[in-house]
Amino acid sequence: MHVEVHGEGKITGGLHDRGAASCFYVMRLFTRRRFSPLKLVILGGTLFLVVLVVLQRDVGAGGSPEPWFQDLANRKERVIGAVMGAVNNLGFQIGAPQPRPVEQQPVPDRHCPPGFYTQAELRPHLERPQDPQAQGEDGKAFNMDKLTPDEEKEKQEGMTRHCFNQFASDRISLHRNLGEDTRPLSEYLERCVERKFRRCPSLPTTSVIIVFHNEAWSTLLRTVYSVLHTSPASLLTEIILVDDASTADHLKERLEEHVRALKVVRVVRQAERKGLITARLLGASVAKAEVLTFLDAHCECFHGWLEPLLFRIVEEPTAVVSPDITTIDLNNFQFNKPVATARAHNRGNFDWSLTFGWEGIPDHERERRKDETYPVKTPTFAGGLFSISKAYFEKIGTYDDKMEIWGGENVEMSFRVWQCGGQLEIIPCSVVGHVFRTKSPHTFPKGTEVITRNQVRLAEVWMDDYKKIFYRRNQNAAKMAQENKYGDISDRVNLRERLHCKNFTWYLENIYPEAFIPDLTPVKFGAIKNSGSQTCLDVGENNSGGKPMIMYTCHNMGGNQYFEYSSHKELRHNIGKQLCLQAGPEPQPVTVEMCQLKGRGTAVDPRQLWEFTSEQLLRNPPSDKCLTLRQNQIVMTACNPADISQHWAFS
Ligand SMILES: *[C@@H]1O[C@H](CO)[C@@H](O)[C@H](O)[C@H]1NC(C)=O
Ligand SMILES: *[C@@H]1O[C@H](CO)[C@@H](O)[C@H](O)[C@H]1NC(C)=O
Ligand SMILES: [Mn+2]
Repeated sequence: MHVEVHGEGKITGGLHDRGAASCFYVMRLFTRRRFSPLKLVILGGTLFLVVLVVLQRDVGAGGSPEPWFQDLANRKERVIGAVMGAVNNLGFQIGAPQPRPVEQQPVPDRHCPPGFYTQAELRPHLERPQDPQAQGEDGKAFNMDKLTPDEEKEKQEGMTRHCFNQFASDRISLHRNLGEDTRPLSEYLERCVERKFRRCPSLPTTSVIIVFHNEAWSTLLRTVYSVLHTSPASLLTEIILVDDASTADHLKERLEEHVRALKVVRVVRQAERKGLITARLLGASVAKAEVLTFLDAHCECFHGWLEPLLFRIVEEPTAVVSPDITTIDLNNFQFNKPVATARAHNRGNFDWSLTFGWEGIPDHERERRKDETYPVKTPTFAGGLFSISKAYFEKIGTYDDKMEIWGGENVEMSFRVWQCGGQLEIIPCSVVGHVFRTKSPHTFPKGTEVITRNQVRLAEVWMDDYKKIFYRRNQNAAKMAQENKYGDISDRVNLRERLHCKNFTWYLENIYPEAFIPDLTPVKFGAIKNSGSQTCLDVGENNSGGKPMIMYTCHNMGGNQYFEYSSHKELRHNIGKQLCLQAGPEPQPVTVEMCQLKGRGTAVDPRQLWEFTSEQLLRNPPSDKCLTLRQNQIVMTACNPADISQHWAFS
């Protein structure tokens, strides 16, 4: 930390005191009317100082926020400080009260001064160059009118390579300005913008770790510059770029040469493609700061994003904190800025295929938060962008180092942090933009099977009996678990023991009570086969509710043919969403719709009630109609036990 910056407030205060004391001394000299040559010299020097001090005060009162001015003012303070020190060290004898030299003043703790960090103390490494005319400034979208055929071609190629609009990104400044700070102001006590941070205990330093694999130059470097332009230099120890075996030329020598000039940025490389988890562990192992901050390689940090994260970790060292992640549009790179007045925060959840998702904050959590500076507790986190104390990261077991490539590590860490005594939070005052892609441009060197393997590992270690709910929905995972093909988990089981972690029931009851928990042992489950056609009931592709059911060859893989007959007499297709088979009025086709029974205070919709009769009919009791396969359509008709197209059974 720069001492002259850190102690600025105090030095200024001291100067003013000494200025006043000097005036007092000058007055005494005049009243006694005894001037030795030495004293005249001192008097002259003191008068000069008084003038300087007065000047300094006048100029300082302007309070100009211009960075060039701040530099000047600081430098002047340092000069005055040096001159004052020399005068004080002369050691002349005077009976009047003497200002004590700075060193002897009762300073509480030089490393932990009172008050709040000033703007100057939180100044970044690099000031952002301004070019308001450039494309994309103020976080705006790139304007793509009238592309020439060549440009159109370049755009298409960029899209294929990165699954985002590289053409646009390449033409937006690496230093683009995101405009005004639009986070909540001090009205309504929901302040993010004018928030002050106490100097004591001081905010910790952080290493920002960015993993990349064949990232575009412009997105990677914009992420780096955005950190340098927004993070206080005194808190940002370094940026570590971890290369997960990229093959693109621009990420080799050229990258290293470019970042060398940035001083605090360095590149470490993973020779073999091992994926995100191993790369993060490599970055963490060489990080020097007290807090690790992980970012993705296509992010832009908004004003004041870092301090609230670090502050929360000082307040609660076991907190694992994520920024509020906003969208950078993959098609035009528009940065979706926070809006002070209309905020609806998300938190993370998971479904029973162990996939991460977003949901709104429930009422009890909304009420707990008194203002916008309060963290949002979240059952899971996306895991791409977060800060964690380095010591706590190690204590809580970093990552499962036997997981491979990518996938499931965020859910694993979520369960682990909560079950082992930590907390997972989103800090709404911290805003970071991220280019959310709809698909990954990268290949999985070992296939997507590794995701399933990672999920089985996490289910086996953390989920107790609830892992069965997952396995029932993923036959592949069930098989892998049954055949013990997910590697050795004894280290992770020992970790759970050693940290005295709580069980999954505790997690569900205390951290995610809103979760819908499917029957641990449903009445019946599997595929529903029609006796007439010998095909199975199938929700079809991309059916998130509302689409008619189809019939398909029975594949016994679960997935779109997975149904559960619940203890509440629903037929649930509940892998991702909780969808229920719903009887429609004749002749409308039968669909799956959101289940109406969602937990406390809700009830089963009459159209979602089903009864398996002894004649193998699937009857909806309120309408007294039966599920029927009619000319390849699934409809409700009058029940007829003699009609084989009304016979259904779990297989
Ligand atoms: C889980 O932990 C709770 C205490 O938090 C305990 O009451 C319960 O019996 C445990 N359940 C299992 C299955 O071990
Ligand atoms: C389902 O969604 C995927 C990705 O969103 C799309 O590629 C596919 O064509 C869709 N399939 C159907 C049948 O709509
Ligand atoms: Mn990403």
